[in-house]
Amino acid sequence: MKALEGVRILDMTHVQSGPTCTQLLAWFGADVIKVERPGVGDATRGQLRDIPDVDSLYFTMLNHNKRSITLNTKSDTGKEIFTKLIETCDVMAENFAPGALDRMGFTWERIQEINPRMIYASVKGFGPGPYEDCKVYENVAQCTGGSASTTGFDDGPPLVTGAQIGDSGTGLNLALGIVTALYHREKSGRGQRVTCAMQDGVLNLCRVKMRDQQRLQHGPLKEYPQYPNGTFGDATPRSGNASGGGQPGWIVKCKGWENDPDAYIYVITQAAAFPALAKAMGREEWLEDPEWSTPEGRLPHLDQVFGEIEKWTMTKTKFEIMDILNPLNVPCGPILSMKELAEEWSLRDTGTVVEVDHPTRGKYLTVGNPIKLSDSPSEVQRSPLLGEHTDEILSEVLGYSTEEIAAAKDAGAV
Ligand code: CAO
Repeated sequence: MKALEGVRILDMTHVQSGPTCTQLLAWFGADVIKVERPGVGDATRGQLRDIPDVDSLYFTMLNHNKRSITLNTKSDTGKEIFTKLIETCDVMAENFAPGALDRMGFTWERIQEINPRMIYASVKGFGPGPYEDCKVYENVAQCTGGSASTTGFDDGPPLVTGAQIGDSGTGLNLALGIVTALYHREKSGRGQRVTCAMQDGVLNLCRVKMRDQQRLQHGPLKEYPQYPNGTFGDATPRSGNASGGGQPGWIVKCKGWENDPDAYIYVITQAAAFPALAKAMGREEWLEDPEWSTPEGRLPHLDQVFGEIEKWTMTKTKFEIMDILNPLNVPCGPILSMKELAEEWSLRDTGTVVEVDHPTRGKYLTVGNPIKLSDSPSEVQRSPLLGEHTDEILSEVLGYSTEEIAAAKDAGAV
């Protein structure tokens, strides 16, 4: 049995943050009913299309294992159907612009009246405060949540990261909020409101940078590349590729870097493993020199330390370095390109990278469930076509007759 079998989700999500959440719940076995505007659907169906008239990879990779019903929730008949869906579902998830569902007439108060057991979960850009009415996309959240101001090099502008920490990151938070509320409902019998702000989600992931903001009041951040020769202002600065923890690390070039943009490896000079690293590099003399042998001795000239390490890594490929350093317990990680990840057999074996067949697209790769449950394995099924399950949901879930379905269609509600 799938872990969330029997849980029915009314999925009003679109774009990335909300769909990330409901996809995860669908992978765990929830029946996710994705509600989309008739004839239009989730905007991402048509965004960044690589094949004309075929649902984009943006959409297909975020909406696996769901069913799609088209429903105009602003029409009278549509509202009637939507009300019945609220009655029968356990959870409603949405990430529309602030107030969109209220404007449709479905406030939290109204939803509780319809179904007191309903868990109503939302992603918004900001929590209550000066920006609560703003529409927000990924990079806005990265900039307002502290990620951009702390990412990049000291002498360069703030940078956004490729990891979708605002969208997918907040979607993960919402999923946890939903299962927590479901667990609580087991005891209380009542649903509750779950809200996740993207700014909060990004800031939560930047916790160590808020830590450093407070450490800064007590002196320079010694593990940052600004130490000891640069200057610190009054806010956590960008730290390039420095490690966020107590063990210094940096990205260094490997053999082939001149032509391959990903021929690099991250090497961490963890104190306990440093002697093994020095020996592997043929630099035993470092172990006799206090400026090289101890973390305190190395700290003031880390740039020189990593400069020497790089001279060695440049003589080998990133995978050769990995093979040499891993058995020595030197933490390191080759910079893997998306091409390399797509081709990595071990990720295919674990279902983290999955090939899916789609009726109009054909075969494509997707990222499967990153959370593995021993008794509830995830099987990735293709995303639904727009309105593919409209009739099925109206008849199976709401008990509509063929005539009632035809009437809803005539009314333009589905
Ligand atoms: N039937 C009828 N109307 C529907 C409908 C349906 N099935 N589904 C959606 N609509 C309507 C909404 O009610 C809304 O109408 P109103 O403006 O009249 O209230 C309208 O469609 C568009 O919704 P929207 O304002 O959310 O969409 P947008 O493209 O303008 O904004 C976004 C997109 C993402 C910026 C905004 O939804 C948002 O800020 N969401 C919260 C934060 C978030 O999740 N951002 C992450 C997005 S992923 O990068």
